[in-house]
Amino acid sequence: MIWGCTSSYDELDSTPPNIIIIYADDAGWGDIGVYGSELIPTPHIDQLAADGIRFTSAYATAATCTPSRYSLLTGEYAFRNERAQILTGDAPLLIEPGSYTLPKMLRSAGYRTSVVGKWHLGLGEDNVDWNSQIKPGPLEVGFDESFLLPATNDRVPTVYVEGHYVVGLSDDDDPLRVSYSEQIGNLPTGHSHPELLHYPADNQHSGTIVNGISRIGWQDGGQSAWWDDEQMAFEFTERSQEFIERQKDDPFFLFLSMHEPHVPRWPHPQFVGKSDAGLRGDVIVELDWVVGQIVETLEELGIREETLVIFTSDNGPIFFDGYYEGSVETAGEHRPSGPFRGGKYHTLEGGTRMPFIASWPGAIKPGMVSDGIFSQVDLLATLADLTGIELPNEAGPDSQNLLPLLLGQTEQGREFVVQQGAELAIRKGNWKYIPNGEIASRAQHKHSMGPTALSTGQLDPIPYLFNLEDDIGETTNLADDHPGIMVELAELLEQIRNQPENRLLRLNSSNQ
Ligand code: NG6
Ligand code: CA
Repeated sequence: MIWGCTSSYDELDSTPPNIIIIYADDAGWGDIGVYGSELIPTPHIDQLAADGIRFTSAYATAATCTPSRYSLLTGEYAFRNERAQILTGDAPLLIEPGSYTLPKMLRSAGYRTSVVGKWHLGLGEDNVDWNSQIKPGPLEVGFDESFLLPATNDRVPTVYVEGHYVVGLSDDDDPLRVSYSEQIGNLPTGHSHPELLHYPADNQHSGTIVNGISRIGWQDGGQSAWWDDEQMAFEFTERSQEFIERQKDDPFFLFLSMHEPHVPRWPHPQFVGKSDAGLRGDVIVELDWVVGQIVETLEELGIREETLVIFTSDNGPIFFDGYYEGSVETAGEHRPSGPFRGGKYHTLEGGTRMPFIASWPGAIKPGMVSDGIFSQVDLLATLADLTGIELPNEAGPDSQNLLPLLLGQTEQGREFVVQQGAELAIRKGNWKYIPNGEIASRAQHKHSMGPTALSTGQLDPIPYLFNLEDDIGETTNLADDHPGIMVELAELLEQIRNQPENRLLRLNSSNQ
């Protein structure tokens, strides 16, 4: 039992490292070379794995973005907060200001903390005025600095927010206005001006056109601040490099939250055609380039050895998610979920089992592969141990300290992990229980996993029990063969649903 053990980090003879988490958006296991992708070259991410440890049972807590990010930053399963659902671009801040978060914890350990890139956790209070101070946001939940893509790259507002303000608004502009309920202003939309579109979109993505791409929602004014999709990866990279350079002599935490390969996919021309899996593959090459740039910066500054770099993703992959940009047609034999069934939106393994790599040359041996179960919700307690912080009792209710696992000192990980899609599923050891297959494989709207995974993503409205050891693709339902195991897992899931995992673990260990 990991609970309550002393810090394994004490045994390491060095100071806590700088910490960088590079978070991809909708990248699947099968999108990364070292996890088996053959059509998309990802040499820099692969190198990170060669220099560190790669996990085969690491999970995002949810199969969509907002809940996964919520869990990563708070150490709490997102299903405990009913607002932790995919947010609109004008939603208020989801994390309660002042609550205990990963950046807040690291700040108390002496780190300077920065978030660059996709946020999607809401900003401000109700009815945000984008032309004045936008508050509360990341600065109120533990970050010292922030440079954000506020929601998703397919949602308005299509501007960056730095600290409390939109970047680049000019006095000469009309005020920037955003709406998710009705069309505002007279700017062309996907519906009114389809001839202006780079590629067609579904109904939901046919709001205001920005850079030839219609978005979810409507926007008017503030035109000088609108981002350039093609430059986004460069923008985030430069902001990150500038932060790292400024902080090179003092501890820092950088949450670099990239937008690739989320829709709309629009790589910088430098990456077009650089994969054999169409535009979706090309933006993953772009993402890989960013990882390379960050590592190179650390090397140039002489701080690579003392920096822990984690690469993972917020939820499983998808081909069609609103734009007819050809990802389904050009994917070839590419299998973005690798050997797993399903993808984004699903509680099937493809939805939440993520590529997860940790590289810290000063302390983690190179080239390791670990099968221990880890969840992104564990980063809070794990990194607290790493940095010598004792968590307050109420902090990170579902976050387990798995530092020895992260550092490759043991393969002992979680006993069980909850996976959230349209409903909850649970994996314990190699058993995976899904209460209702139809809900587990449900997305809110038309989507496509592409030619290879589409036909296998749907399940019936019955309970499922899979043995992942022999059946990693979740194809054979063993519910009728092992009713006892099913009941046990169903009860465990109910227990976790009703109380924080840590409390449950404490109760169990005191009963033994
Ligand atoms: C969905 C969007 C989808 C994507 C997703 C969020 C529709 C029809 N689809 O609601 O395109 O934006 O939200 O993705 O609106 S996530 O990775 O940020 O969770
Ligand atoms: Ca996502």
